[in-house]
Formats: sequence, C-alpha cells, structure tokens
Amino acid sequence: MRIQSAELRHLRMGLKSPFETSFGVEVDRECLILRLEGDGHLGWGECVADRAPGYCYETTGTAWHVLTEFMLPQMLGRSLVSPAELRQVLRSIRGHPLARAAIEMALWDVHGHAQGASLARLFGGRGGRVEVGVSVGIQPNVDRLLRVVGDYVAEGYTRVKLKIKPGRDMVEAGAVRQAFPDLRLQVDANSAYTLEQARVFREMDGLGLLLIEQPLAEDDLLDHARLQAQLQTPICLDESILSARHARQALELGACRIINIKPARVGGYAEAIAVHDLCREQAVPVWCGGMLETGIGRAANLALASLPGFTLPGDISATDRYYDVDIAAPRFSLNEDSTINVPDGPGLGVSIDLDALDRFTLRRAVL
Ligand code: OSB
Ligand code: MG
Repeated sequence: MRIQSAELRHLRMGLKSPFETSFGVEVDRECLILRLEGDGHLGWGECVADRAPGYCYETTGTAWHVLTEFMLPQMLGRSLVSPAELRQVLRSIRGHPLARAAIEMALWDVHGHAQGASLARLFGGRGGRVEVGVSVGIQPNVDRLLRVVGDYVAEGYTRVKLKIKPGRDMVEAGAVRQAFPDLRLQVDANSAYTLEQARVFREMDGLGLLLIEQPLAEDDLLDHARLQAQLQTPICLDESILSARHARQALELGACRIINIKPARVGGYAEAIAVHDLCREQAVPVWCGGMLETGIGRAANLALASLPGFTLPGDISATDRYYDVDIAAPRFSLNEDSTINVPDGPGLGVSIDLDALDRFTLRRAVL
C-alpha cells in the first residue's frame, strides 16, 4: 500500500445538546477529517481531538500542526504492507496519539477497500451487532438528569454512564439508582478527584455500579491502586492507559480491574487490539470508549468492539444521540436489544456525505 495524497479538514458540527463533563462543556464538536488516496482507493480517518485540551493535551490545533508539518509528510509516498506498520514509519515522532490514530484509521479504510474486507474482519472481530450504552453529561439539576436518563432508557439503552465531578456525584448517582434499580449504571469522573476525596467512592460502593471510570489523575496509577483496594466496585481506567504497556502495568499494580479502550488514546487500532489481547489473556473485561465521533470514527469503533474481549457495552451510541446531521451514511441506529449493527461493507463500510462535509469545514489542506 502506498499513499500518494492527503486532504485534511477541520470541522465543526453542532451537537444536539451540550455535553458537560468535569473538564468543561462542549456545545459544538470539532474534529479533523483526513482523506487518503493510494493504489486507486480512498480512505477516511477521524482525529477525535477537540477544540480545547480538556480531556487530554491534544487539540484540533495541535493535531493540525503535527499532522501537516510532520506525520503526513513522513508517511506520504512510503510503502506499507499493513496499517500497523505506521508505528514504525512515525517512530521518530513523539506523542500525539490522537493525530497518529487518524492516519491509521484512514489506512485501515484504504486497506479494507483494497482487500474487499470490512474493518471488523481485518481486526479479527465477529461483526454482527455489539452491545452499547449511552454517556450522559452533567445536567443542571437532578430532576433534569432523571428525565434525560429516563428518555434514553425509553429509547432502549440498557447501560447508562453518568458524568460526575466533585459536588455533583453521590446525590446524582443515588437518585438515578433509586429511580432505575435494574439499570446497568456506571460513572466517569475524568480525573476530577484526589485520593483525599475517596470517601465519595466508598459511598458509591453501595450503589451496585458496573464500574467507576478514571476517578483520579491520569498520570497516577499508584493512587488508583490505593483507591481500588478500598472498593468492591471495579475501577476502570480511561485517560491513564496510553498503550498496552500502561495496561499491563496498571493491572499488575491493581490500579484497575476493567479498561476502557479508546483507539485514539492509544495511537490507533493496532495498539487498541494489543490492549484487548493482553486483557483477554488475563480475563480482564474491556469496552470501547467514545469521543463523540462522527459516523467515520463510530464505524471503526463498532468494528473494534466486535472483538471477543469487549464484554461490556461500549460508549457507541446511535447517531441520533449526537447529531441531527452527520457526515457519514447510513446513520447508526439502536436495535431493540441495546445493540448497534457492525458495518460489513469494505473498509469502514460507510459512505461520506460530501455536501455535509463541505458545510462543516472550517479549513482544509492538501498534501
Ligand atoms: O471520558 O469517556 C470520556 C466524550 C469526550 C471525551 C471523553 C469522554 C467522552 C464520553 C462520551 O464519555 C462517549 C461518547 O462518545 O458517547
Ligand atoms: Mg472516560
């Protein structure tokens, strides 16, 4: 496979409702969309970095810079046998996993078209349908939270994740648990707490949560291990796991019992599969996280989530949960059993709506 040209776009898309987390509110979703062309095939990739460095240090701005100035020039014109080789090609560039993952995704799409194979098949997944949940942002008050959760439950979601932050945690989670005693419920703090605030998690231990996601700082495995030792509820790490090595060390330390796999956060699908394989060997459950992806990233995440170790529902909700207008078709919808179908066409298995793409584009570069 040899990629001859690339087109990078910076997009802004309106979200159906603002998404509030412990690190801020997102009203619009910004992202970068990459189109690669090589061997007579097109491939699309999404860089899930947001406008602001709230979830991680990367932004649409840093990803634009590192992709156009360093990564794409280094990759264009080189011959690759498999997208997994991108790691080698970019080995002199440090960090920026979200930018890296966008190139890899587009390479998988090109590769899939060249082979006539779906991403699910290339990744070693089963295809079919995968179980999903919905991630609910912090709401203005508890009544509103109960209504929003109730609406999602009525739509068919059987697993709900609540975003929490200090002062907006136990009361909220307790109210949802009381109103929905059988709901599979979990919380995500996005690193907003310190070990000194552990009391709230010991209280939440009585709520029968599936997991508590990333309570403490992203660079603090040791305190996560100390917190896990105080809890029955499994800790799940998101921000802390940047590679299969981090996963191995976190599990060895007892810093978590479950891992949220976000392909972008670990630099791409090849590394995401490596994290999956390691966890599967150790019988550690994993699930596929989300970054409010467009239909492009969502298609690839569904393919990944069809690997056998993804035994918990992913943050891969229906298109309707995020966007009135998306850039990929068909839209993803929720089946009656809280699943979404894995695309089975070649590559990503979606087609791109070029008119919508143009309408959302803020800037564009051709390499
Ligand atoms: O921490 O899982 C997170 C969205 C943006 C950044 C971080 C996170 C999230 C979500 C949304 O929880 C998951 C989704 O795409 O539905
Ligand atoms: Mg998270």
